[in-house]
Parts: sequence; C-alpha cells; structure tokens
Amino acid sequence: MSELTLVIGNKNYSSRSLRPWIIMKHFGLQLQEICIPLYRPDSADKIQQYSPSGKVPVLIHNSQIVWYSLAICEYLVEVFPGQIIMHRCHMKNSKKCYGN
Ligand SMILES: N[C@@H](CCC(=O)N[C@@H](CS)C(=O)NCC(=O)O)C(=O)O
Repeated sequence: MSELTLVIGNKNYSSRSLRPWIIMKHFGLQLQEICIPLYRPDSADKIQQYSPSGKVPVLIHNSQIVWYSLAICEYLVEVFPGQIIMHRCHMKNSKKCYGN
C-alpha cells in the first residue's frame, strides 16, 4: 500500500467519494486508489475491510485511518499545509473520525 490510499465507491454513484478524490488529484498528491463497486452483494464486506464506519470514502495514511469525507479534507489540509490550499470547512469534531 502506498503512503496515501483512498478507498472510494464508484465515482458515478458516490459524490462523497469524489470530495477528497478531487482535492487530492487537483493538488497533485500521489495516491493509491481502491475503488469498491457499490450496491453489490459483496460491497459491504469489502468496505468493512478498510472502513470502521462501513462507508466510503476512507483515507489510509501510514497508520492513520480517516473515515468521513469532510474529515479527510480537513486532515489533508493539516498534513499537507502549503500543498493543499482551500477554504477549510472546520467540521466540528472531525478528529473523532480519525483512528489507527
Ligand atoms: N458521511 C459519510 C457518508 C458516506 C456515505 O454515505 N457513503 C456511501 C457512498 S456515497 C456508502 O459508503 N455507501 C455504501 C453503503 O452504505 O453500503 C461521508 O461523507 O463520508
């Protein structure tokens, strides 16, 4: 697994997955992308392998796991200051969506 792994659903179904994906692509972060097709019998099991919330998107960065789309955006701004330049959403309690 590379340093930054983003686990997402199909881009045409999961706008939540696109939030961090667009930011990471736009700002040129190298990422490994794992796409889990949604709405299939095995989707939930596959998502659960990565995501404590059972939802996508989820970011895995070294040993850190972040599992809420806006929390991932906030996390990226914190971890890559100067590289990710955007208005922060200042999501309340975003750190509750971090774990390892
Ligand atoms: N609040 C979450 C919502 C994530 C969410 O609902 N993801 C959907 C796809 S857009 C999902 O994982 N669905 C699969 C499922 O519920 O089994 C976030 O913004 O990260």
